[in-house]
Amino acid sequence: MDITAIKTEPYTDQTLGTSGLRKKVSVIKQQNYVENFVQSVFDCLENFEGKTLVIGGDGRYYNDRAIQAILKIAVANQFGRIIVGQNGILSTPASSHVIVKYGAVGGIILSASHNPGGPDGDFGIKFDNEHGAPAPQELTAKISARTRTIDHFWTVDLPDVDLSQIGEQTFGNTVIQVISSVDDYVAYMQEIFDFGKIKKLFDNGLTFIYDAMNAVTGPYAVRIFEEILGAEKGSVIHAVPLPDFGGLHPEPNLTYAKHLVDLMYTENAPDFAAASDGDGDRYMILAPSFFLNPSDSLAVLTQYLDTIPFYKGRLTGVARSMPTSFAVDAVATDKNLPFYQTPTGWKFFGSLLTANKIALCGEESFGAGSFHLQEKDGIWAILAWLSILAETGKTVEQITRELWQKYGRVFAMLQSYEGLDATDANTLMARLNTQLPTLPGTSIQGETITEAFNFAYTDPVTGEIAQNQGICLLFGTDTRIVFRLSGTGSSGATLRVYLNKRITDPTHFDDAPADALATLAEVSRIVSDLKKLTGRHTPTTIT
Ligand code: G16
Repeated sequence: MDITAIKTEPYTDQTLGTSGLRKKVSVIKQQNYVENFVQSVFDCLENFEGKTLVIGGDGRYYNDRAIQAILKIAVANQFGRIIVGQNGILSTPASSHVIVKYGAVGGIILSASHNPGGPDGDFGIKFDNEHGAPAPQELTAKISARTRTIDHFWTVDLPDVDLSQIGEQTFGNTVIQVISSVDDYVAYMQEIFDFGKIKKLFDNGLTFIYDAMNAVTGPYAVRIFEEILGAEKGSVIHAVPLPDFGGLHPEPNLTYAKHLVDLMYTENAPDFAAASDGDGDRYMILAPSFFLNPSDSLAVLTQYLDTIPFYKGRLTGVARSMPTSFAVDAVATDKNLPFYQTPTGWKFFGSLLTANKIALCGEESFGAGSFHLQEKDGIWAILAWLSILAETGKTVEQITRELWQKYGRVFAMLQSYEGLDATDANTLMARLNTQLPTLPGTSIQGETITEAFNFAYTDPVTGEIAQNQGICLLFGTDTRIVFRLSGTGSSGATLRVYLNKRITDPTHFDDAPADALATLAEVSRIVSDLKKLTGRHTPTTIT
């Protein structure tokens, strides 16, 4: 088998964002685009020859083509073993688990997560390190730099590898091992959670629906919820992963999972509803006429996780991303848990998890996870909630209301302005940044800014510094607006505006979030001069 070096020209747009490389399929399909990127990743790794690499993806359009290209490069780069999910399928949390379980040096995950798929949709490539954690900032910077100088990649003349059958095939010095996409992950969930206890919920009549959104989690969810836990057959909907997600936008939130939300506000609502995103790392939970805000969910998980035997005595600390509401902070203080606030991006939790400084972490963008693996994990979060219901005998709504009763309800909303002109969005952020010193003391619509700053973070383990991570305007201790630009889009710019307000008066706990946060939303538009700078007044998505 001949290994050849192919000459190539660098692309200038392969800088990694919040979570790897995300591009339109049409961009990814350009000649040598995938090859350049993947060789750049390998060029930044050390001592991997003869070692193991994991490859998987969420099954979206172009997964099959990209995998074959990557296999050739990986064989040419002399990996000893390449573990691939059957038919190229592995959810992001499953990949993370498989990397650690099989002692791999890392893994390549083909997914643009919650972004739409299909020929006109998005594609993405992420790299996870040997801990199964998203490549840390130092490595992503190195890879981004390498993509701008790369002049050749290595490849072999290999026929397409059959990924449909579980088993091993040898090519030169490399074994390509196709594994079940679901078995290892499901077995791991059974180690963590008491499935017998959760099953009793279903045996006792808990009604349940899980929307896999035609994305990667369908086979995992059918196995876990229907086949093992005994949820009624058909409880998992949109269960078959499709290359274009059947036209669904695989982002479980109030906008893109509206069909599920609508169902939960009818008389036929089941007791518990959940959904996951394209690659299975996000989750949304709903109860009848009740939406569980992800920031509240992190607070509850922090409060109750150690009722699950696997976590007893193991809650070392908790972290949330900065834009995640401060609902969890009071729980951490009460439980005497060390608490960390990181920039947006799961990669910032990795060092804290590895150093055992935290046991769990979460984000407003529907992500939660624990030390069990170093990606966020949608099905884990759902199983954790079901375990908590089983341990406490309470409902999702009861538990969340008790949280509000104790600490006040933190209304939290993300307003996203998608598809902005990138120059307009950058101008808006730059203007806010320049105004920071003069904003404290300013009153808008009766709300007075007490502090204004651009969030910066020093990793307490590695000492790495991340600057310019979002503009925070505080209005006293219980009200806040955060502005940042999304790092996961594939074109134009998305402005994210996060609104938080703690209300302690129980008579207002049932206010609609849109009402509770209406003034703050207006303040966000005025202070940023949104209409004038972007031509927009209304967000495209609200979650
Ligand atoms: C990724 C990151 C998350 C982040 C989210 C949104 O999630 O892992 O940390 O909160 O994107 O990021 P942004 O606001 O920059 O678009 P996922 O599920 O897309 O991998």
